[in-house]
Formats: sequence, structure tokens, C-alpha cells
Amino acid sequence: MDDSQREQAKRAAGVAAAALIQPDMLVGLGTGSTTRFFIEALCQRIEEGLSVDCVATSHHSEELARSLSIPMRPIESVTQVDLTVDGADCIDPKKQMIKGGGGALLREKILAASSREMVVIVDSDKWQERLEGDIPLEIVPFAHKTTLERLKIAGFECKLRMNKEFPYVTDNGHYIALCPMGSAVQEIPALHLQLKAIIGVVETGLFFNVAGRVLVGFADGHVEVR
Ligand code: A5P
Repeated sequence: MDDSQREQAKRAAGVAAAALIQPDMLVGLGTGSTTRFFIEALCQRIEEGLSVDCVATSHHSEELARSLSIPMRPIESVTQVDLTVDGADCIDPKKQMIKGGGGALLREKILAASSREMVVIVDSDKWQERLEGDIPLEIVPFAHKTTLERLKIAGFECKLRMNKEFPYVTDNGHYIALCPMGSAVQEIPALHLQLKAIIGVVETGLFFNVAGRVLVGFADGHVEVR
């Protein structure tokens, strides 16, 4: 897929997700370029008369939604969300995912876990037989050196995500370590538990047992629901 085909596939998935939203839902807004298409399509439905409230998984999505006059609630005030729509960096047939490429994995996981359904929107290149790519880990900043060292001792050579010459800082004031997935066949829940048990790791970008419908967008504009 070239860039414009990927945009088309992401747009198709985002627009299809907006069609799932029912009146008076509390909707979780994910983060990322695919979710942007969803938020814009949701805005159009609101302009056509749909009444919803929304809560965002990141400052970035919150700002985008507010700029489009989408009614927002602060995440602190929310206990139960009807439906959250979010992207993924990679997803496998068990609907296990790597998320957090946009640096928002902690809030994304909290909202996903608080939702009656998490709908995942991806372009077709992200549907893979096996998860691949780095796993983002949200880590405590003041202890990042010792946390990276502990990860290394456990066999995970992680790199700190940088923003130019400074560590990237999440909306929660944490840093992100990028952990290679490695080639060993590994159960995702066990890998998540192993990483999360390391002191200083706040949350991992491995998501499992949380995705409901997955909307896979294709370059020709069609969408498959999996
Ligand atoms: C944000 O932290 C991520 O989990 C995104 O949902 C994920 O990276 C997908 O982003 P794109 O839709 O931009 O590919």
C-alpha cells in the first residue's frame, strides 16, 4: 500500500466506525491518524443531529474533538464508556494488539477496559498473523535508567523513545521505552505479565481480551468487520 492508499483504507475504517455510534452514547475517542478520520466523521454525524458525549484517550484527541465542537467529558469523571473506537499499531487474528505508537497507551488501555465495547479501526496492512514491531512501555521517568537496566537483565534491550534530544513525555508525565518483540514465539498475556512485573514499568502496549469488533479498511475503500 502506498501512502494515499493507506489514507484511503484508514478513512474507510474511521467512517465505518462513526456509523456504529448510537444516540446518547458516551463514546471513547482513541488516538492516532486512523482515529482522526473517525473523530471527523463523528463530528459530521453530530452536525446532522446525533447527540453524544465523548471522552478522549489523549490531550491530542481531546484538542481535536474540542476544535470540532464535539461535547467532551474529562476522563477523571468517567467510570463506564459505551463504546471506544481506537486504532492499533498491529493486530493478530486473536485480536491481540500492539498499541501506543502515539504515546497514549495508558489512557487507551484504561478507556478500553472501561468500555462495554472497544471497536478497533485499522488499515489492512496492520492485520498480521503474528504481532511485530516494538512494544511501547510507559515507564516512570525518575527511575528510567534503573528500569531500562532491569529490562535488559530480563532480556529486553529497550530504547528510550526520544523527542529530538529529550525523552518523549506522555500525557501522564511518563517516559516510553521501546521494547523489541523478539523472534521467539511467545504468549502475549505471559509477555505482558513479565514486562509489567518489572519495577518501574507502569503499563505495556500489549492489549488482549479487550477488542470487540475490528474494522479493517482496504485501499479500495471497502471495510471488513472481523
Ligand atoms: C496511540 O497511542 C496508538 O495506540 C494508536 O492507536 C496507534 O498507534 C495507531 O495509530 P495510527 O492510526 O496513527 O496508525
